[in-house]
Amino acid sequence: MAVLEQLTSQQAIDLENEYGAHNYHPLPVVLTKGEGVYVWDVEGKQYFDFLSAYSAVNQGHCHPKIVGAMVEQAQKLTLTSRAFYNDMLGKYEKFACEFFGFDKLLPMNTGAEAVETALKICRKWAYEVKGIDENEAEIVVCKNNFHGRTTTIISFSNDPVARKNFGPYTNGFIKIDYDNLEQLETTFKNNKNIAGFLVEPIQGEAGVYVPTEGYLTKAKALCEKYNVLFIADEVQTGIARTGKLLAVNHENVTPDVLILGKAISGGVYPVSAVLANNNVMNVIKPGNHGSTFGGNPVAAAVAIAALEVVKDEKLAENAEVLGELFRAEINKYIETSGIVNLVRGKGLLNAIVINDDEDSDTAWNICLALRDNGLLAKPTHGNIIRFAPPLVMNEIQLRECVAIIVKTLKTFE
Ligand code: IF1
Repeated sequence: MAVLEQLTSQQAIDLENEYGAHNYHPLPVVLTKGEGVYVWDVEGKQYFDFLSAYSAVNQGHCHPKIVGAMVEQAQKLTLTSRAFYNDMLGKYEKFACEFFGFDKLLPMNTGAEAVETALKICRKWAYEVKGIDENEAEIVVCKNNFHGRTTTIISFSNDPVARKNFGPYTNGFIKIDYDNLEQLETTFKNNKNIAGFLVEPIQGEAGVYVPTEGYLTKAKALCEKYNVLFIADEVQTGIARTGKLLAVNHENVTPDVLILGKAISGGVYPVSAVLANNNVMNVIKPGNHGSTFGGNPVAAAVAIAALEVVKDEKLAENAEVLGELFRAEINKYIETSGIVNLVRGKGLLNAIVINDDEDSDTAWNICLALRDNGLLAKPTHGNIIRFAPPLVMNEIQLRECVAIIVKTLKTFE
């Protein structure tokens, strides 16, 4: 078979099964084209994308401005490494720092790399600024977190599938309940070695858990009271997904360390970043940290274009309005539904909870039926289905998607 020959769906699936590590269990659909809110499979069927590559394609598939920026830069200079300067990185760093309101940015590539970077910065700040004894720093995290797949990050995961048989694990993390300020304050009060508090403003993978109103504000206040860095992982909730530029903006909270990934590039190229003010970021000195591709010229050009799209096309405002509409319409259906317990979320990061136990395959079967009806979504855990379309969706398209979702759910009543 010629490598670039057009495959059938089954041929593509068989190739991945034969030659690819089995680290995913994808929905059986083979995509070959994406444009805006739509994707097409190799047989030519069109779907609404209601996952957006886990909120990486907020600007819509193959956004022409972002792809154009990538192609233009890729034909000029792709990679210098950080051994030398280039004419794109400083421009991107300035643009992004002003866009999000921080003094400095440390560029990386994947979300997990940015999380690891934030943890290293936090620990170094703890020893060199807060004055915690070396190797004693503790970082508070929340149960049911998802921050990536590296060995250190899964060390503080409580998801057995992500964690089991990958030990020995990294020490220095304390797990508390999400959305529990009492546990947070007790931990800060009883332990002088707390360096940081790493939190998702909405727990995405756990099932789109939106914390109590005021949780982020009070958690930040506790961090200030006990001189602990508030580290916001906005890899999935950031870049306009929840109806504000950042999910922390719903409570006007400014994190000490901001972690971005996914849609900072519009899903066109791996780009992630850690932002902080000088009092924190200046603990990093030459040789402390880096990566071959971190902050490369293509990443810089793509990220500038992707962020300009967010602003120019008012994606946060659109996500806010369409999210309200989505939840209102699904709630109307829930009034008479026997299989959907609730819908929850902010902006266009939403999920429905299916009235079945965690290990049932109902949610999976619903996603297969949604696929047959032209809409792609995937369960997070067991009985929870995440709905996260690109933020460029319009009202007519959203209403069409709600109709597909309700029609499909009714066949399971
Ligand atoms: C997979 C989940 C979502 C993230 C947050 C850091 C990262 C992620 C809040 C790491 C990445 C991705 C990873 C991908 C599926 C997807 C995911 F299901 F795994 F949990 F979105 F919810 N912080 N999430 O959500 O970023 O290194 O992947 O660039 O690993 O299966 P990354």
